[in-house]
Amino acid sequence: MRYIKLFTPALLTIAMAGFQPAVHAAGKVTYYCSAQEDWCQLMADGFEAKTGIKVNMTRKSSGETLAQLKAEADNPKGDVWWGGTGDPHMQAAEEGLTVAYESPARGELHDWAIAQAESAGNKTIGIYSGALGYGYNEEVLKANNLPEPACWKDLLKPEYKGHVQMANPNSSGTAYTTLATIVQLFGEEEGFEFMKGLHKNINQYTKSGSAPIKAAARGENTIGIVFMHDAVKQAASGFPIKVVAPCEGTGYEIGSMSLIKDARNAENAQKFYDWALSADVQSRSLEVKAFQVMSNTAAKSSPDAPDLDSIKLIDYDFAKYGSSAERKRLLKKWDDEVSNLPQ
Ligand code: S7P
Repeated sequence: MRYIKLFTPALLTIAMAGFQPAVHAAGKVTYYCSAQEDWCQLMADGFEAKTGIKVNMTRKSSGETLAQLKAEADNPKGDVWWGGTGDPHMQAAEEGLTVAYESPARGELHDWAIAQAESAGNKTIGIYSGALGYGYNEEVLKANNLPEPACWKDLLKPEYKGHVQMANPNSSGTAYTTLATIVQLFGEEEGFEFMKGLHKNINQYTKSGSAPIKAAARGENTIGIVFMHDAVKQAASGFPIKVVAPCEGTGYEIGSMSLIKDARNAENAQKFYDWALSADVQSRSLEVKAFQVMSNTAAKSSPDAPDLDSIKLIDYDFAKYGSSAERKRLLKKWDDEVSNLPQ
C-alpha cells in the first residue's frame, strides 16, 4: 500500500520520463519537401527509422515553398528544404533565407551538384538532375485523331487547342523551368510569342508541376508539359504515356536541397542533409519510380530513366534564371502578357 501511495500522478510522470521512446530523446526536424509526395514520404519515414528523429513533413511545390520561406522569414518554422527545382533554392540563397553548409558527403557528388552549391555560396546543393519535355496519352491522342507531336513548336498547332496542360510558373518549379527554357531556347521576344501561342492551346494551368501528366495518365488530359522523368514514372506505372524530348532541344533542372536560416532544429537538419546525400538513400528513389539522375556518383540508376547524354540539352543558365531579379521579372511578364490573354 505504502508503495502504491508513493506513486502520485506527478511522481508517475517523472518515473515514466525515463522510459520515453528514443524518438523523443533524438528530437525532431521540420522538413519541407518539393518533390513528389511518395518520395517525400519515403524520405521522411527513412530518416525517422534510421535516426529516431521525428520528422514533420510538408509537401508543397517549389515556388510555393519559396513563398512560405519568405512569409516565415521572421519566425522560421522549417529546418530543411529538400527537393524541387534549383531556381527557387538559388533565389532563397540570394535572399538570405537559407544558410551555407559543406557536408562531409560533398566529395561523393557529381560536379554539377557541387557547381550548383558554389554558385550559391554553398547555401544549396544539387541532389538530382532531370530534363524537361512533355508526355502524351497515346490512346487519347488517337481517339482525337491528333498527330504525334515531337517538337516544342508542334504544341502551337491549332489542332491541339484544349489538349495541352502545364502548371503555373508562379507556384511550380517545373513550369518556371519551362518558361526559362523557352526564353533561352528561342530568345526572349520569340519565347514570349511562343508562350502566348501555347496559352491558346492550354486547357488548365495547374498548381503542381507533375499534375498535367498525372491527368494525362488518367485520360483527363492529352499532353502534359513536365519533366521527362515524371512522364516516365506514369509510363512505368502502366499508363499509355509516350515521353517526348523536344526536337529543338530542352532545358533541365538541378533539383536542390537547402538548410533554412535560424532553424529551430539546425543540428537535426544537418543530419538529414548529410544522410540525404548518401548513395544508399539516393538509390531508394527507384522504390518510388523517381527516375532523375541522382547527385551521388555511386547512387543506382534505372534503365527506364531518361538518358541525359542522348537528349539535346541547352546550356541552362542557373545563376541568371535562379536570380531573384530575373525570376521575379519573368514571372511578372508572364502574368502581365500571357496568363491574362483570352483563349
Ligand atoms: O519529383 C519530381 C519533380 O518533378 O518534382 C519537382 C518539382 O519541382 C515539384 O513540383 P513543382 O513543379 O510543382 O514545383 C522536381 O524538382 C522534380 O524533378
